[in-house]
Amino acid sequence: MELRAVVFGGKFSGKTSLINAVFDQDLLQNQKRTAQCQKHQGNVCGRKLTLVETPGWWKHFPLSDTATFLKQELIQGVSLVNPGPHAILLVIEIDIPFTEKHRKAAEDHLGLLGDQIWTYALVVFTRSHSLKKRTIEDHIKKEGEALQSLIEKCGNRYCEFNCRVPNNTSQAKQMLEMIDNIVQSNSSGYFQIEAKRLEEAAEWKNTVKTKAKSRKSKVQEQRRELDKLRIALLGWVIAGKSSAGNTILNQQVFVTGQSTVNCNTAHGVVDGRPVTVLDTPSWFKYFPSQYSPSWIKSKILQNQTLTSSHCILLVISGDTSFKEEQKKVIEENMSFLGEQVWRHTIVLFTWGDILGDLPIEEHIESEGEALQWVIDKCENRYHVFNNEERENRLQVTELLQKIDEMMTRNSFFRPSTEMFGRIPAQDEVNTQSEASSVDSDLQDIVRYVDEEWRRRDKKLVERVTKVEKDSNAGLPKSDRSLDIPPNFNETSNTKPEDSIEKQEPETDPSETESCSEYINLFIALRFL
Ligand SMILES: Nc1nc2c(ncn2[C@@H]2O[C@H](COP(=O)(O)OP(=O)(O)O)[C@@H](O)[C@H]2O)c(=O)[nH]1
Ligand SMILES: [Mg+2]
Repeated sequence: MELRAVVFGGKFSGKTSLINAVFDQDLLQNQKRTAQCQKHQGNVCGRKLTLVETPGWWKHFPLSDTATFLKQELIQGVSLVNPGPHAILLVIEIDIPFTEKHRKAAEDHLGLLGDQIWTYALVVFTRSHSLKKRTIEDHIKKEGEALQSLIEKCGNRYCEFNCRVPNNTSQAKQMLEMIDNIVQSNSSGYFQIEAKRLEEAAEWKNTVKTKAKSRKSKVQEQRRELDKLRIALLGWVIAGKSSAGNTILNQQVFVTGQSTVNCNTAHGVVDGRPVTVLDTPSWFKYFPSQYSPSWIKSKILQNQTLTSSHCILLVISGDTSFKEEQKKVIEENMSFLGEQVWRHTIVLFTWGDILGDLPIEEHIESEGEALQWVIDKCENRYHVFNNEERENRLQVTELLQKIDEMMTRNSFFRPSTEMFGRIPAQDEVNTQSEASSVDSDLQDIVRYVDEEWRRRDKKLVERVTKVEKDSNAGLPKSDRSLDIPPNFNETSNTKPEDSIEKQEPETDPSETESCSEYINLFIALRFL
């Protein structure tokens, strides 16, 4: 007749060694601890034997300290032998003292399977080599009350096993005989756990497995997100932001030489890494931040990529002057992102080609305190790009290294609550029509420009027109000014001189037109 048994016991009691010795083979070669029940089958002393190994409990600790998954596993272990185990083997090692705590832990853990368990229980003493000249009975007597009462609970059934003896058939035989006795005393029956208990355990396991799977995939998704590098480009108009975005992604994704009126996001793979770049309209080099339309600010601040950016690239053209005025413009505009933004910012100088062999440090030193203030705010993080040489991937690799270095020192950039307090609430933005808010911003700017015009005489305006015409006629590339690149065309293709005439905003300008007009006015002012 086939015999089936489930092996229980505390951790390190010798369950695995017992199973190995009974089947006389190393069934469990890997030295991993048993966290889940395992079924083993073989022929022992001419009998077909099935043994299920269960995870052990901590012998010194109460049931309440045992992890839930382990308790559930103990219950489910019996369901691995069909229709049920003939015996429950409780493994106890001989070479450590058996205390009251051990007894309580053993009884409580086995008690999880119901009171019926005890009529099928057999204590198997392992490491019996440590008995030396003593008998097992001497040992039980010496151990005292705790062990004796447990053995009693198990119907005074016990046997010993010296797992060190190879091919220990006599002890295996003795153990099988004891199991046979249990079968007989239970009228050839086998232990059956209460169906409800088993169902509950199975249902619990399924629920946990489903939840665990979904948590794991969430974690993996979060990891993939972490792998992605998110970069936001800020800086004044025509500093080279869109061009820098194209250089990073090594493709023409952002429109350059035109006003950027929206926040645009593009993705790519750089040095084997997923990278997301956010291009922004940002601000104007010579206008204080109060003249940056609020829709630009809110568009930038409410952009998801910016608020979760790993790095802000503050794009500054490397060949132009940088005065106190620019420092103020940058400081004010950056302040909308909160003071912590500086910890995540790297200055990206563009137009590296114009710098030629001149080290950027010499430009920084020669420009003076205003630029040095920005560099200091970024804790000396700066980099130079030549956007005309997109195929020079080393400049991008080096930038990514600098971003990585910065990230090792920082956690993610998160907008401060203070910052959110300073941008229009979503409701506000929705209720006001965007066109009307743009309109009122524009009117402010136009008023400002008007005042400027009045201060300057007509002659200067003529000079502006002349300079603009000269620029459009095409200067050698190296002579271009970054402030007003000759090929900087607005989306509306409106020439600056036309816009000078158009000082009044149209009655209901679209967002794009308004922005272009705004930029035209700005460009015109720069020629004065
Ligand atoms: N020579 C040169 N031109 C550049 C460089 N970066 C940008 N530009 C030019 O500067 C102009 C404005 O660049 P753009 O990227 O549109 O500026 P944005 O307004 O900050 O996005 C374009 O005509 C670009 O071709 C650079 O590193 N070298
Ligand atoms: Mg742009």
